[in-house]
Amino acid sequence: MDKPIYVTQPALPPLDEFVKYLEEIWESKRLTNEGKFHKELEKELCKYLGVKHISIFSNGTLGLITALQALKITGEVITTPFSFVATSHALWWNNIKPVFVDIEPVTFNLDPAKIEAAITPQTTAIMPVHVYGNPCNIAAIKEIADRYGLKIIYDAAHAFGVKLNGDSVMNAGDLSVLSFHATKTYNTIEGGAIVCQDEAMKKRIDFLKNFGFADEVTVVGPGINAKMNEVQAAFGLLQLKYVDGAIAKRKTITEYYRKHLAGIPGITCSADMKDVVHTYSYFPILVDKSKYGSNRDDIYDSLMKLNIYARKYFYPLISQFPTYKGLESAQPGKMPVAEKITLEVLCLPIFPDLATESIDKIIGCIKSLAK
Ligand code: T4K
Repeated sequence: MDKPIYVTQPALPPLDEFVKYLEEIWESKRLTNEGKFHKELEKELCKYLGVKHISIFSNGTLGLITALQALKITGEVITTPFSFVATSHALWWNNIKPVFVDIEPVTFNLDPAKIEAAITPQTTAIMPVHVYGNPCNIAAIKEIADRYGLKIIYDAAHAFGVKLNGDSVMNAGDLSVLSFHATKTYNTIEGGAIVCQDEAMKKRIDFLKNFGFADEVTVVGPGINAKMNEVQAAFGLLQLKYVDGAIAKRKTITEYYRKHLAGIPGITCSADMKDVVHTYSYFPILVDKSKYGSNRDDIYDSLMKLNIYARKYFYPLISQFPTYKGLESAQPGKMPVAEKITLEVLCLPIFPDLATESIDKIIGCIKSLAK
């Protein structure tokens, strides 16, 4: 049998180049606690992403948890059910009640038209996700948040490098949280970051991710340990040199899929959005059984028989997991768009080293199931 093809495979820099960074770390014996590489990576990421302030984290989930602490969010937060569980888990870990609101049918992002009806006196913030890197309707969400005095924390885990009208999407909202997990467009093995808008907030976040320490003897708040270590920060610096090449390959793969899947009845690929620079972190398709003949799970199962592992991101909806399904906003029928999309969506393999012959195999399998 052929080697397995997974939904993703991390892009790795040349090993010999990484050894030079490791030698420097071995020499200095500085392994963590905001050392040289940590500082350098924050500086380089600001430049690369086009943002003013960034604080890097050991992973995206701790970034989300800390972002909520930094803004002192309490009560209820409006969020999307169509995301990775970490989005809502971050709320739960802060003792905040997620209030789920339906998504848009094309971008799969939180639908601004449905947010207002979910606002209560307990609502303090909105936490949308730029799903698959497609920017949310930032302007509409801001308008609602401003009118009701709500904070906005974007879960930008999929949106590394994404731009809208020439500006980083990370500049939207009060805070944006990134993930640099191995499965992401840009990875530091595990990792993440919070983008914020001013120096004071950056300081607050830096304190919070280091137990609340402001100096050796001053603890300004109940912080956590969420720092990125020096080995990963050095790895991140090296990764940054190669990320544009990786994104270019993802774009080529996306275009190839789109070209060859076009015209199959019942199969919908997402298109580039107007005025958006995409970085192609995922390749989702929608499968409409009434037109295609088979359903999403048929494709998933058939690919698996070929040793190809597509993923049902995001099925089930977060609101369907036991932790959340008792909430009023999670009740069946309340989010018709999300409930439909979660049954139709399939993320096909996409990563820089994915061979054309593997993509052809995937496309061939999808074509073979069409009626
Ligand atoms: N918000 C959103 C919207 C997110 O999508 C995520 C994470 C977060 C927040 C939280 O950020 P972090 O705390 O993770 O930084 C994966 C990732 O673990 C997770 O980071 C990601 N979202 C989620 C969408 O996908 P799984 O459970 O699907 O991972 P796993 O281990 O099944 O990996 C998928 C495939 O990738 C494997 O079949 C093989 C391949 N793979 C994976 C790893 C880890 C490799 O080839 N090498 C590897 O090292 O969650």
